[in-house]
This record gives sequence, structure tokens and C-alpha cells, in this order.
Amino acid sequence: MNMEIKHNWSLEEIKNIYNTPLLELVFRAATLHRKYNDTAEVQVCTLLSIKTGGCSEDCAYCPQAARYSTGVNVQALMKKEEVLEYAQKAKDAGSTRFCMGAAWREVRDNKDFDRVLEMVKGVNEMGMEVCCTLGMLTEEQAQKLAEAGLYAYNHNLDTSEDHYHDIITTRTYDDRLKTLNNVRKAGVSVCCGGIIGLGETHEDRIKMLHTLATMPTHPESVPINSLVPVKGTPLENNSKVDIWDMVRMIATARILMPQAMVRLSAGRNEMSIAEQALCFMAGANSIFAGDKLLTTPNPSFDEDHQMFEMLGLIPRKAFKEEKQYLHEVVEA
Ligand code: SAM
Ligand code: DTB
Ligand code: SF4
Repeated sequence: MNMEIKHNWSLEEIKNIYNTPLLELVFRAATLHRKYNDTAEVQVCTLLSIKTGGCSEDCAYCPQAARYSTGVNVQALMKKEEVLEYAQKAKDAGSTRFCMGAAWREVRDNKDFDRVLEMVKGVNEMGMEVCCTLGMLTEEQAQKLAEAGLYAYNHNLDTSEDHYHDIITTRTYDDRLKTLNNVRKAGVSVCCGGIIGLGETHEDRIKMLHTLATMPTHPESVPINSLVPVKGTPLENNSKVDIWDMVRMIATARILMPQAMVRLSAGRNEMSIAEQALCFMAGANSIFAGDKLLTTPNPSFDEDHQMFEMLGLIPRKAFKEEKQYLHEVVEA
């Protein structure tokens, strides 16, 4: 493990970083970003919802929860062949990571899970980094996914432990941490971040970053989502996230976890190129590409291609950090 990477951040230290005057904060984050990463490179990940809607959980932000009327069409688990076709299209469009999302509370040991394992195997064989986000996992399930060739698992903390109960009541923060631990133990790369715009305080954001940055091994990817308010969800009327809050969050995450891929995730559809450029300047180096996230709109491949040209950014190659990453897992 790189000894320069700090894991014992105090809340006070994080608060001071988060509250630094914005341009100074961006400058500090950009400086660290240049030290640890190739700033021209941005990882392009494609998301596909392989099982949509009808979820039993009550996550207040989520259009896929069965209990809210959001107009999302419920769709059973897709066929493997269909998923592999999407993966090939994503690869042809320059994506190096393919992330499959399922609206499940948790994975169950049944035929559907066997099919997901087959999908993981297929995408891995295509030479892409395979990621899944399927809800809670046991240690054995994480192990099976790893054996099938899973590269990363996305499981977000979403908000601080204190604010969690106001957003989700059907599981606990501890459940989330247990799954993350199971993923880590299986040697799978961890993708874990959160959402801003849920009605949380600055203190909540600082606490969530504290939980992430004090993990014994930092998540390899940290997605920062800004709430996409969806009609029919309890948070449909939440106000739009201020771009400066997004920049502040990304810059702080970059300073705390300098080697992580910080992902500018949900919310890009509402942002101008200039706003996104500020986020890249502040240390974001990963995006979700394709005109749909899971159920909500996202900029098209063409729009993103133009943005990359304009800003001089290049898509990062797959498996680039593999050796270094495996080394860290062994030491974790
Ligand atoms: N069911 C699985 C789970 O909850 O882990 C996987 C899919 S879930 C949709 C993945 C993540 O998407 C959530 O943890 C949340 O961070 C993000 N998300 C969902 N709806 C969102 C929204 N409306 N705006 C921003 N992010 C959202
Ligand atoms: C993450 O942090 N953001 C992505 C991915 N992980 C799975 C999901 C965003 C979903 C936004 C709402 C939707 O499109 O349904
Ligand atoms: Fe279900 Fe995941 Fe949506 Fe929560 S975030 S309702 S667990 S799909």
C-alpha cells in the first residue's frame, strides 16, 4: 500500500478541507490529481439495467422502488445474449467498463443469479472490466462473482449513517458496510460513493466522505451522484443540486482518496460542458456514458465524444491499473 495515502482522517480535518474557499479547494485537488493520476484520462463506463423496477426497498430517491408510481416499466432479468450485444456496442463506442444493474434488494441463490454469473463471464471474455450492482451480497456470492470474472462491485453508502434512516428504512447502514466487506474479501474492486441533493446537511456529506476515506483500503471508485429527482418518488420536489456543491464534493473526495477513480455520475444531463469541465478539473476522472443511466436520461455517446475533443480528454484503457490494484488487495 502507498504509505502516502492517508486512512486516519479525522472529521475535523475533512471539515476543514470541505470548507476551503472553492478556488483554493479546486487548486489543491487538481494538484493532487496531477501527482497521482494521468489527468488527460477519463474512464468511460456504460451502465445497463439488466432487471428493472419492482424493487422491494424504499430508497426515497429511487424510481425503481415498487412502492412509488414512477412510470418505470418493470422488466424481468434480461437474456444473456441480449446483454452481451449491449456490451459489444458499448465496447465499440469506446467504453472500457460495463456495469450491470439490477433492482434487487439482495442477490438470491437461484437461476437468475446463475444467469448473471454467465453474463459476467461473457463480458469479461470480451476484454472489458465487468462491474455489477445487484444489492446486498453474502461472502459466498461475492466469491462466485469473483470466480466468474467480476472486476468491480458498486454498492453505495448514499449518505451519512445519521441521515440514512430518513432516506431508506428497509435496510441499515451496517448491512451496506457488510456487503462492502464481503466484496473486499473476495478480491473484487470496490465502487462506493453516494448522492448529494437528498436533503442532507454539509455535515452529512462530510461524514459520508469520512466513512469512505477511513476504510482500511479506499474504494477504487467513488461515484458522486447528484440527485435526479423523479416524479412519484418522495424526493421528486427536491431542489436542483448546486454545481458548486458538486465541485466541492468531488474536490474533497479527490484530496481524501487521491488514487481513487472519482466518478461524475448521475446528474450530468443537467450540466453544461463548462460545469463538467470544472468537475474534471477538481479531480473527477470517470463518467457513465450512454444516453440512459439505469432509467433516467444521460448525455449521448456523441455529445460526450464532442466534450472529450473540446477538453482534450482521452478514454482510459481497460485493466490499466490491474497489477497495482491486485497488489493492494493482497495487503488489505
Ligand atoms: N439495487 C441496487 C442497490 O441499491 O445497490 C443497485 C442499483 S441502485 C439503482 C444503484 C445506485 O443508484 C443507488 O445506490 C443510488 O446511489 C443511485 N441512484 C438511484 N436512483 C438515483 C437517482 N434518482 N439519482 C441519483 N442517484 C440514484
Ligand atoms: C451509481 O453510483 N450511479 C449509477 C450506478 N452507480 C449504478 C446509477 C445512477 C442511477 C440514476 C437513476 C436512474 O437512472 O435510474
Ligand atoms: Fe431497489 Fe436499489 Fe432502487 Fe433501492 S436503490 S429501491 S435497492 S433498486
